[in-house]
Amino acid sequence: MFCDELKIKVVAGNGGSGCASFRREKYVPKGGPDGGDGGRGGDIIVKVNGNINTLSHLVHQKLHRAEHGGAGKGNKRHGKDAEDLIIEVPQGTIIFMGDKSERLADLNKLGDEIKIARGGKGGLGNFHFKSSTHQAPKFAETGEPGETKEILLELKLMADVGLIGLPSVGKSTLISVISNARPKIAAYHFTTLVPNLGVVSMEQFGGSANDGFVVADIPGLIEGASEGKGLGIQFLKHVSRTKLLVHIIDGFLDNAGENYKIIVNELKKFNKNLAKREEIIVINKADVLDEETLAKRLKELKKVIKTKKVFVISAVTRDGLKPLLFEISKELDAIKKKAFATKVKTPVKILPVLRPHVDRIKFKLDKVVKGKECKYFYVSGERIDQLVIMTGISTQEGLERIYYYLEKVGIRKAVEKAGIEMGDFIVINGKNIVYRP
Ligand SMILES: Nc1nc2c(ncn2[C@@H]2O[C@H](COP(=O)(O)OP(=O)(O)OP(=O)(O)O)[C@@H](O)[C@H]2O)c(=O)[nH]1
Ligand SMILES: [Mg+2]
Repeated sequence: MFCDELKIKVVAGNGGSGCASFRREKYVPKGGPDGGDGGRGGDIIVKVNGNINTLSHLVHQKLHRAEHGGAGKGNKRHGKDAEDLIIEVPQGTIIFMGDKSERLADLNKLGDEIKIARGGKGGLGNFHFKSSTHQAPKFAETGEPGETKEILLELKLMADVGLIGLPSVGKSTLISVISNARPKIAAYHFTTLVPNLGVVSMEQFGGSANDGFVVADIPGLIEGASEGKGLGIQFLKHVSRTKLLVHIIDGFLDNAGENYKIIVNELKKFNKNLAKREEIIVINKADVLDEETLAKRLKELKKVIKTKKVFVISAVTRDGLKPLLFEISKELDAIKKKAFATKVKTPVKILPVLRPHVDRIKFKLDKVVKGKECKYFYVSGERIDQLVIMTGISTQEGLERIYYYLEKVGIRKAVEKAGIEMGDFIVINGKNIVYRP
């Protein structure tokens, strides 16, 4: 199954809870607080794997969760940090927020990776809260929740193989019989006006289920294309990113050697490197050729290419496709291996995580809701939200810590300015906190 667009939900791990405990030792009657911190929750990382071509392996799993951090323990023991969860994607995957409002990353190269959701910090153990005035805090933080996101993965198809040749040689016919692409095919020149991409699955041709590649069929080239004749060479940029060229020659036309050279000259004029790219040569339309003509075409070609192997096929009757496709697959493997060998030396680049929704402001008063007997002041902010979750308001000590923060960042003043009175509540992250002047 071919899949190039997919929405998934990622949930990073929660931090482990801090521990609230006290030292118990012989001859130490009042051991101080010794609760350790919780471990870090696992991050979610999306990473390029060069052996994957599509997003199909993710189709059946819509939710990806990293593990939670371990809880802290007595004797200041730190909870275990959780492992990160790695989601592997093909090269050329673009990551968007689920609603496509933001583009988060472009994973173009082998080894590219991005931390897409951050695991929660572990909660602090109670020994951190000891102070001169507070010798025995019974309170510890809970772990911070991991980030949750819905993301859209989109695979920008990067073709491995480019089909090139004069008009009407049968490029579109070939892509239509070897891949899932269904372009227009007709007996006139320039039937193809924009490039077509198709995915070839080698399984269909007796190869392994994991083997496959992407082919691009582009509009035909003619002599003078580099000066803008015909459809010009604007489409050559699409094949310039491919790893391998398949050059198709119409066996029905005279002068195969001359026809071959026309294309090579245009490639050279467009880009010297493109002309040097690995190439496989194919004579098409074998079904309408007698042996004598075929031998003549091969001879014409051999004059100009000498060393290269030539494949003879008929895209219409599908004769000769299997050996051609296996050769393409083999060549691609060799090219990929070579590229990988030279690439491993470069250090893996970790892309910065783009956080579109980071709230730089400390807090904001979102709304005031009038209830029957009191008013509710909704306040939000990255740190205060986190603090309410991690501290909890069920213990007096936890609550004190929150009041301290409300004072420190000016939330108390802000709600007072907005008219809060005794008996009203401040609502943070779904929790009601009694207003205290
Ligand atoms: N007899 C025969 N005809 C073929 C074969 N392959 C393609 N054709 C015919 O050649 C004509 C052109 O085929 P296309 O596949 O549209 O050629 P193209 O190279 O994509 O042409 P442009 O898009 O115009 O550059 C059509 O009429 C096809 O039916 C073949 O193997 N044998
Ligand atoms: Mg075509």
